[in-house]
Amino acid sequence: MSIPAPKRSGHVALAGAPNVGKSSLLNAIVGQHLAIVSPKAQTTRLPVVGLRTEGDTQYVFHDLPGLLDPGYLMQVRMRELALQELERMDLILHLHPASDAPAPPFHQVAELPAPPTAPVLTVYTKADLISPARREKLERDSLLVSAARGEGIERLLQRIRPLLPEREFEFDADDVGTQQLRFFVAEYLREAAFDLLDDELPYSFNAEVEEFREAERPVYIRVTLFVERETQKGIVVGRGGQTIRALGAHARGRLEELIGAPVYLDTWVKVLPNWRRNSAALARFGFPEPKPVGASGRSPGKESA
Ligand SMILES: Nc1nc2c(ncn2[C@@H]2O[C@H](COP(=O)(O)OP(=O)(O)O)[C@@H](O)[C@H]2O)c(=O)[nH]1
Ligand SMILES: [Mg+2]
Repeated sequence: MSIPAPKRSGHVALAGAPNVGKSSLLNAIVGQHLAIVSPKAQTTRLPVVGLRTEGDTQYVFHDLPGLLDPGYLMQVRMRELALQELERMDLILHLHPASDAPAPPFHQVAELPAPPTAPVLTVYTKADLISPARREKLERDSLLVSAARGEGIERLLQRIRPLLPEREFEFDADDVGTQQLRFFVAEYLREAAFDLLDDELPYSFNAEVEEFREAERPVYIRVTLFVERETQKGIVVGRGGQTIRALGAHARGRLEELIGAPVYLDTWVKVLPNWRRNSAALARFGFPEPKPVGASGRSPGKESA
């Protein structure tokens, strides 16, 4: 009689510079559009968790905000959060575009004083953008994926599996995500903003769910959209309300796919001056001030910037 192999489960970070394809890879791995994607940099603000359970292995992926040099308070908080997350990981995947191989050391890209505690695996992304010859060469001794074509993912999972600890599953084997639907409502609206609004506006934009009546059909969701200035409010509403309707339609499409039910999105716009530089506003939007030094055993990131 054979003894069944022990279960493995672990937390795996998708980390790297902005725009390398972290969110796209998360979505390709879990098969759902959980993390928002945009050609513009710094779309992801808060970590998004995606699950994949294959037989005796549960992979818990964390799509982290790009590890950049922070320019203002929200980015300071984003970096702090990403660094805290890194410390909890069993494995870090360092994503880097294949067209720009070889990747520099992770701690250099992430501007860490030293390599992180967890092991780091380099994963080359956007394999569809390089020539077949280069692809073949890179694939020989490294991990190469294309989220756009769904290629390299099975090989990546197989490579990760032995690096995960022997541990019981933390989540139901059928689950793909761990975060509340409210989170995805706000995220999909932000994705619409990146898609439909120009320049700085998507960065000044945020969304907060005020009411969620899940038992109703259509599901009723009331959301406040926040911008930083009065002039931005007019742009978000658009002529005759056409822009705000388009934002809602984009988010509604994604949500209906995620929850499998019709959705009614009731959207309102409010000005919250300079919220990206306001500690209280940021705390309300999920970027709390970090705990004092000692609580996490490490000093928080740069405070000035
Ligand atoms: N051609 C190609 N483009 C990709 C791929 N993965 C991501 N992208 C594009 O790269 C941009 C940044 O992707 P995103 O996942 O948001 O990157 P992140 O900032 O690292 O999370 C988007 O325009 C994506 O469509 C890929 O496998 N192939
Ligand atoms: Mg992202």
